[in-house]
Amino acid sequence: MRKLITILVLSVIVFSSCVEDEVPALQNTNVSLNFKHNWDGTTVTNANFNTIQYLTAEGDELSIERLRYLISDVTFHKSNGETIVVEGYNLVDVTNNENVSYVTPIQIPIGTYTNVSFTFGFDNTDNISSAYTDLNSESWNVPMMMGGGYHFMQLEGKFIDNTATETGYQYHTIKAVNNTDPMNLVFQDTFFTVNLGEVIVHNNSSVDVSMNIAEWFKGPYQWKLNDWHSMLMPNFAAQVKMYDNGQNVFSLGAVN
Ligand SMILES: [Cu+2]
Repeated sequence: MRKLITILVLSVIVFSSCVEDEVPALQNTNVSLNFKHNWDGTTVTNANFNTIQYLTAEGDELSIERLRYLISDVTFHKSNGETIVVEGYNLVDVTNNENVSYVTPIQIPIGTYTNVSFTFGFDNTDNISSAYTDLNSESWNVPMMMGGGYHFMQLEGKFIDNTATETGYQYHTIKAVNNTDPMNLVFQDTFFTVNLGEVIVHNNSSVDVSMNIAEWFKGPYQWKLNDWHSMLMPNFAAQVKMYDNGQNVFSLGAVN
């Protein structure tokens, strides 16, 4: 009897180890998102900064002196409707070439995803004033008189204005706020979801995400820097137009 039990136990062990060999466990991997930048197809890095050399749809000539923006909650969508939400954020800093590559802080199962998305900026759950010490030390905050929370993007440089003078512009995006009555701030959401489309995740996949900076000035509102170049944070109408123009700035690049 004891011998029979031993044989049974052994065979169970052998059987289960066979099963393990034939059906490997679901494999997880890191995925890195690599943020790349261009002006209507011409690569832009910080090496191209500080020279007036780009032409907007409106015909304004401009330089870029600073570009940084925040993305959050990268989400992997499966064909069955399930999603894997990667809580967290990444401040892409093109000026200093920092955080241009973002490795997901959790591992993702290898496989095909019908869509990979992320939030441009912070949604209202995450946009909590002074909540993130690393962002505070980057001076990424929005003053309380403009609603608090954080910036979504800072794009700055110089342009040639209609008096042929080099003039600074600060294209800062935040949650739209009307602060005409400081005691009764009126808000409109301006964070948005970027859908990259289908991505096949391999082991240590790298996914390129492209931003065409020219799109911020292109449409549906053809941006006029002479009208709107500074003090744009408390400019409710400008913020809504930035939101509209931002819908087409990102696209999926190479996936490896
Ligand atoms: Cu600002």
